[in-house]
Amino acid sequence: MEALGIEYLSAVLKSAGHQATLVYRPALFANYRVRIPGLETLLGGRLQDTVSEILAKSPDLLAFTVNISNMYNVVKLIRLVRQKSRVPIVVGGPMATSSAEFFLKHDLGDFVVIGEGEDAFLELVDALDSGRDPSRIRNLWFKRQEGVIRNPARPFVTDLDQIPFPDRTLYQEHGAVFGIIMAGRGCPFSCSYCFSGTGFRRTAPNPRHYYRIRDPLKVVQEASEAKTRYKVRWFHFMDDIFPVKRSWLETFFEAWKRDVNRPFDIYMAPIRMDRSLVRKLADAGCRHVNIGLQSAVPRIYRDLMGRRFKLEDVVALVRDLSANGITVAVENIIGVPTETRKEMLESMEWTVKHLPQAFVYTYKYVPLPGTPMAALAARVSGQDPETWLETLMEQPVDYRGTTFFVHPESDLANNIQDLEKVIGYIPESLRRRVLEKPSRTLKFVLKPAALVTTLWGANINWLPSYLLFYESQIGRLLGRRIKRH
Ligand code: B12
Ligand code: SF4
Repeated sequence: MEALGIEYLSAVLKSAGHQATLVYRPALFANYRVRIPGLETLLGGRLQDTVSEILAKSPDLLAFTVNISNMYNVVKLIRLVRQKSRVPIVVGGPMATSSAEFFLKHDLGDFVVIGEGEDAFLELVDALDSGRDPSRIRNLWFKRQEGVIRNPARPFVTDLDQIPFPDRTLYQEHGAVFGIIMAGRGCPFSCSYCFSGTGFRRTAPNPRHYYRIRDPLKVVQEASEAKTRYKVRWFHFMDDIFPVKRSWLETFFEAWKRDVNRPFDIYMAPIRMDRSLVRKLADAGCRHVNIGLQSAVPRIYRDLMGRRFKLEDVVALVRDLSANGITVAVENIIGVPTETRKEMLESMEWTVKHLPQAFVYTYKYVPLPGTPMAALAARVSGQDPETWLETLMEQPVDYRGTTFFVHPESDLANNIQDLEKVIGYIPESLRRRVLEKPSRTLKFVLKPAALVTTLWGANINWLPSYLLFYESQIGRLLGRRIKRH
């Protein structure tokens, strides 16, 4: 699916006169939301074909964005490319940022860009294009005979409005413009499990400027152009936390209704929002809100995760959003280091009891390198994070399962995850027993019920994008196959 990081980097290159193209291998039926084993290779083709497609374009530079869930495929691609070509390779994104030494040690790229990439990437491309020495580019790390060169980092761009709008044409030709957009960058909080709030924030000498908000009118202008040019019908704001400043919101709402007038969804922090603002949010077109609760147990959310919110504020927020016709998804993390059975159950029970209007999503905890909680996970499990990275090269990670860091209570975590959508319908007195020991028959009935609720509920807002996407991808692949034979 559309990735804003890639679109911003491409926009910056193109505005400086360079060319950029995207080789796109959609993880059809093997992605973050829809996973049907086996169909991925059948429909997506072999990685070898992707490599041939890349090399057929005779690139001067190959760029990969790496996060924990695509690392497995990126590593494979880089190795396959290396067997056939010496084209320079640059990697960036969260995993490259947190584990730059690892990438260089394992020859997974010639250059690593740490943190925010626009300026460093453009300087690298300019240097390679004109034959200049790239060795002093800030944020750039690479290997020389004398060892790894780790250039110092530049400050975060403080005025995001200087950066050109993301280049959606890259995805347009693949039918994959999903209407993903951001009103700012960064986050004001620093939760211990989160790479954005901790790792990314530390990549620049001005961490206080990590959280930035764009001019609301520029955001609206970008959306309005995307609506006309790419026929976007629904926008997904992917900000870690959507802006909550009243003056910002009021300007945004008014301009959005006037110039865009399309539904949208956002992520919000679990903090109270004035009721009049909630009404205006709904009136402007917000149809869905995701809230990260993560846990309802104070020892977990406050002491371990470092999150400062009040449970009663979450209850009020979810109630007000729902009362205004906005669907709400509440996301929890399960299986963090030192979390007990009792705490896992308590968190789930509190969530379904006090937030009955919300769709619950439970994600298993995956340690993100470079975060304080990953260091704790390594300590309590006695594992070496270097071995996690090695595992990640061999096995993909997704949101339902962990590749490494197996929590001792993972069976209970699995049950909770399987029954998250339906447990609220079971009488309160039976919930704990069902979560601890669901009978096979019950699971057999409840799991499909949970799937239907998921599709019908909170994710309904993604359906138009997904339907169009799958239709265009399958059409494209069939077209290709028919042409080939
Ligand atoms: C939007 C988003 C999603 C969307 C993805 C939509 C999409 N395709 O983009 C959804 C909701 C689907 C999603 C899902 C997941 N996400 Co997410 N997501 C984000 C979020 C909030 C914003 C990403 C973004 O667009 N940022 C804006 C752009 C401009 O920044 P950027 O991508 O970082 O790119 C900049 C730099 O990193 C750098 N850069 C990036 N790539 C490259 C490449 C090169 C060559 C260069 C030079 C530079 C460079 O330059 C860019 C411009 O400055 C981030 C948090 C965050 N604040 O970054 C988490 C984040 C990326 N997600 C994360 C995770 C863990 C996940 C999941 C695994 C969660 C889960 N448990 O399921 C899944 C995996 C999905 C998948 N298969 O990739 C983690 C990744 C941590 C890690 N170590 O990899 C993050 C950082 C959040 C966190 N918890 O810390 N996510
Ligand atoms: S509020 Fe969300 S994005 Fe911000 S630090 Fe916490 S988990 Fe990360």
